[in-house]
This record gives sequence, C-alpha cells and structure tokens, in this order.
Amino acid sequence: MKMTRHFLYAAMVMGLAGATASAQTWTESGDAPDGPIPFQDTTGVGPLLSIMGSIDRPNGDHVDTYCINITDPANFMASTSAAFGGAAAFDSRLWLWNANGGLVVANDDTPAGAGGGLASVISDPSTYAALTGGGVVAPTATISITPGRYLLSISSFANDPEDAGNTDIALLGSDFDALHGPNPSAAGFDHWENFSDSDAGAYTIALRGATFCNVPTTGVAGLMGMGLGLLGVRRRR
Ligand SMILES: [Ca+2]
Ligand SMILES: [Ca+2]
Ligand SMILES: [Ca+2]
Repeated sequence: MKMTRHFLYAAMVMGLAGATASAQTWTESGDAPDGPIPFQDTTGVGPLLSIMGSIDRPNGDHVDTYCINITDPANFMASTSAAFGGAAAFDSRLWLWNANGGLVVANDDTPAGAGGGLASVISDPSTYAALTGGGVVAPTATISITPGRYLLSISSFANDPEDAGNTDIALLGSDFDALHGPNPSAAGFDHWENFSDSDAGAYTIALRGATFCNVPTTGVAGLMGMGLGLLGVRRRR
C-alpha cells in the first residue's frame, strides 16, 4: 500500500511536469511596454527558452520589454538569429537592462562567425567571442552578468534609447555586429527615439540560461509543489 501511494504521488508529479515541458515560451500578452520600465512580466515554471511577440511601429508599438531571470550567466544568450533558434520579421536590436533600468549590454546584428545577418545576439561579454566569433567593445569587456532579474528589450533598427540630452545610451551604429555596453558619454535612460517607421511583424527571442521572471503561486506549479511535499511526508514515515 505504501509503495502504491508512492507510485501514485510520483506519477502525479511526473505527469504534471510533463504537462509543462512544452510551455517554455512566453507569448507577448497584448502589447509589452517600451520599457525598460515599465516592462511585461513573464510567468511560468522551469527554463524560459523563448519569447514570442510582435511590433507594429506605424501603430505606435515601437519597442517591447520583458522581465527575465538570468540563472546561468555563463550560458546566457538571447537572440533573434535563426542560428540560435530565433526569428524577426524586421532588423532587430536587443537591449539587456538591470532591474533598475540601467543598460548592461546591447547588440544590433549577428557577427559573421555566427552566420551574420540583421538579427541580434547578446550574451555575457566573457562568452561573446566563443558564442558568435564577434567582438566586444572595449569598455564592455569589464561588464559581468550576475544571476538575477533583468529587463530585455527588442527594438528595430535604428531605434535607440537616449538620455535626456538625446545622446545614445549605447553606440550600436559604431560597430553593428559587436556587443556594446553603455556609452560612457551618456547619462541614464530617458526615452526611446521612436521616430516614424514602417517596421512591423513577429519575432522570437531564443533564450538560454534564463527562467521566467515569476513562478505562478497557484495552478500547476502549486500542485507540483503539493505533490513533491506529499512525497516528502510519505518518505519520512
Ligand atoms: Ca508588441
Ligand atoms: Ca510595445
Ligand atoms: Ca539588427
């Protein structure tokens, strides 16, 4: 009887885990804000492998920003390049911000070593060359991503975030396929340029080394927690 109960609880937990295994994508809910603050939360269980959404610049949807949780900086990567499982119907740019809205890294185009093209790829500066064959702008090499919550924005070329004096927060135009950190001559984020543009279409940001920003407190995750808890109780007897 005891064994049967163990089996039932284990089957329940495994079954629930299986039910969530294919749900590692966050799909944009409505329209995510420009950001970096405010942003759209991502909620789910386990690794966050992709974010799917769209922009529609003629109708004011210039930028989308999401909260992600980077758990493994050495393997962290975010990309719209097909070489990494991403996609974008427009010339994308990716921007990673800390939880306070300070720029960490950004990229416009994919380095030739990873296939080139107008899609984007970012990672920790220490892994960028091995991952993409691309360069890291000199001051950016000192930046190191630590585990925690970050904000990830996708914009389209050449829409930049600027400080209050209209200086670009990162100089992506100086080397399109390099990894860039903050422009030392810029102050903090104030606004996106958001000039008139016709870019519109879907994107998939492929991710590694990250999880959802939030874990649901009810539903499947709660039930999984209950199942694991019951297993623990039974085993201690
Ligand atoms: Ca959008
Ligand atoms: Ca938006
Ligand atoms: Ca690009």
